[in-house]
Amino acid sequence: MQAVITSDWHLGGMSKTIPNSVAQQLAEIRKPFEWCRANRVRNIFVLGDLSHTPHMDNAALVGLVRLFVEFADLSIVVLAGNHDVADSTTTSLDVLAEMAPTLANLTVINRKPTRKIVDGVPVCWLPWPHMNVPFKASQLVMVHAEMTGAVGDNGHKLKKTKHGFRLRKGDFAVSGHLHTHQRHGDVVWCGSLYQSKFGENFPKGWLDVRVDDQLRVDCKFVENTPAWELRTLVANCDDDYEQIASAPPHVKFSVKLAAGVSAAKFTELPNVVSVANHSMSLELAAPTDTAVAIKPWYGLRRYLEQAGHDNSEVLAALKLVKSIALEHGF
Ligand SMILES: [Mn+2]
Repeated sequence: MQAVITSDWHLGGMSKTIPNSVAQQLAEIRKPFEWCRANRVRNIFVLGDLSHTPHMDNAALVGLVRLFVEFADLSIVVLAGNHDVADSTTTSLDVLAEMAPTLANLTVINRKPTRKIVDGVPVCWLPWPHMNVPFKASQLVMVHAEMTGAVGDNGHKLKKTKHGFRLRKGDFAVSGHLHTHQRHGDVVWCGSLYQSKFGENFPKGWLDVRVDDQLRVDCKFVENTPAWELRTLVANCDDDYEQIASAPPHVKFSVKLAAGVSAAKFTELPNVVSVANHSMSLELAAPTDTAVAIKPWYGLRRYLEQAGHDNSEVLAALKLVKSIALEHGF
C-alpha cells in the first residue's frame, strides 16, 4: 500500500496574513494531489484540520469540492481534526460527508473510528477526539493527536498532555495536528504544507508512505516550498526597518518591538502583519476603531469577589482579560 499523507491545511484561516488567502492555500493543497498523479500513487489521506473553523466559507468549500472532483482518479480519505468539529451544528466536513457517496473517490471519517483494508493493509482512522483504537490486531493508525515527548509548533517538547495519543504495541501511527514533521517512536507526524501562523518552522511538506503486508512502514518526507513565508523579527533599530522594507512581497513579518522602538514606522509597511510590544499585539487588519468605548473587564472584579474568589484569583483573571482585550485593540 502506498499513500500520500497530508494534514492541517487550516483552509480559510489566513485572511489576515496573506492576500487572496483561500486561492493561495488551495494552490498549495493541489501540490500533493499533483505529486500523487506524477508518481502513480492512488491513495491520499488527509489527517484533519482541513478547515480552520468548523464552517469554512463557501469559496473555500467550493474550491475543495472542485479539487476532489478534479482528482477523481485518486482515492481520497478525509479525517476530522479538532478544528473541523463542532458539538451542535452542521460543519463543512458534514457537508462533504453528505456529498461523499456521490463522489466515488471520497470517504469522509468525521464521527466514528473506522477500519478498512487498503491494498491489503489494515488501516484504522480515528476522527478527533477519538484517541483509542477499538479494533483488535495490529494496524496502521491514522489520527489527529499530540503525544507526550513530541515537539510542539513552538519548538518545545510537549509535557503531559490532557488529550494525548498512546500507541498500542504492534500498531504504527501517522498523525496530523502538530504542524512540524517529526517521528516519535512508531508515530510519525506528516506536518503541514505551509506556515499557517507565525512561529512555525520549516521544512514543510507531506509524507509518501509505503506499507507492506507485514506492516513494515517506510515514510519519506516530500518537502514543499510554499509561495509565502512568515517571519518573526525583533526590531531593535532602523536597520531592521530597512530589512523588512526591502524584503520580497511574499515574505510577511510579525514584528516584536524592543523597548523604546516606536511602532509607527513599522505599521506602515505592507508586508508587516502584526506589531507587538510588551506582550500587547496589534493586529493591523483588525478594525480597532469600532470597539474603543467598551471595557470588557468592567465590573469583573465585583462579580468575581461576590462569587467568592480570593484576591490573587481576581487579579489573575483581570490580567488575563486585559491582555486578551489589548490583543484585540481595546
Ligand atoms: Mn489540530
